[in-house]
Amino acid sequence: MAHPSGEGVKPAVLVARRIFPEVLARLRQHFDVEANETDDVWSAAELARRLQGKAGVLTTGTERITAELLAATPGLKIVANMAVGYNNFDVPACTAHGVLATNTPDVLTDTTADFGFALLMATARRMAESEHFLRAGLWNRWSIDMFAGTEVHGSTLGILGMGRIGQGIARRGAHGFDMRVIYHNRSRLDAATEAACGATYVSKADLLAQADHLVLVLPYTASNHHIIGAPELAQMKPTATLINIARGGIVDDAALAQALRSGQIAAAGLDVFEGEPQVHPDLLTVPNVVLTPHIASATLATRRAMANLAADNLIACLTEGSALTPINPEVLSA
Ligand code: 8YV
Repeated sequence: MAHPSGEGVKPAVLVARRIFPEVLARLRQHFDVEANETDDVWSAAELARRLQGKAGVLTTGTERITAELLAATPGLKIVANMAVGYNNFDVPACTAHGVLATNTPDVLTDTTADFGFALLMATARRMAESEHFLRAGLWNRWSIDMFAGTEVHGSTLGILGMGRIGQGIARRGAHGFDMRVIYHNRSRLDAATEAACGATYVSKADLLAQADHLVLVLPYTASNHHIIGAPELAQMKPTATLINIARGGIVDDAALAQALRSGQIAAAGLDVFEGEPQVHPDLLTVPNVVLTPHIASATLATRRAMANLAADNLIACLTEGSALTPINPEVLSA
């Protein structure tokens, strides 16, 4: 029972989606926890209602932390995202309200880079399309060009967005598959990092024109909305593949479906979609696209590490005013 003076009262936190029981148990050692123990997504109004009286919240990429929500939840001190991407947060509004925002970088880098490479391979070598063909009972003979795909080893790997995950994909391509790696990014990497990744900086136009496989690994921001649309797809090779493991909205999905249907590019591999979990209906009917439901970080080890890091940020912030991976650290020093 809490002491009447308030001493010993645990701060109240909300966990917005089902996570691992042992991570909830860790949080319960420090906090009075209200948890969504289902996969149901709360509406914005429901989230605001449940955040009343809460000092912190553990979110996934699905929950939106908006200026409106922050204005309605004055006791909130930290929003801890269980994701490296944080386009679901209005970070300037968090900072203006003195709310710390945190994410989960590093712990998912290699797992996500592995998946990006797997999606590249599946796309270039037509694994999904050919598996559907086999399962449909259509395989009755060998043929010289049956499901002939695009070469991966020795080809040119293009990477748009060269943060931690982009660098992980570059290393896999350069060192594992003898690929020529080119990249474009807001800022150029230092020479030592470029050498470690085996990657060369090029303009966006050169990246589009030269890549045999173009992997998108950049954060979603207003200026990156539809950064790959019809004009960019038109600059790519007709034999090229496009891989998006970053965020829906970076690619104009309708334009991409059209480019895939017309053969403007050879194939695409998509783990993220505009308006997910809805998928543009045209993408569901073109054969030369591999579609996965936003699972690039989905290994149990990595999802555990992400949940634990989000929990660690809540604990550090609300017990000692610090954070492991702050997005707006200026809130801590204010
Ligand atoms: C998450 C992701 O699975 O970390 C990210 O940015 O996109 C994924 O790893 C998803 O956002 C759930 O929080």
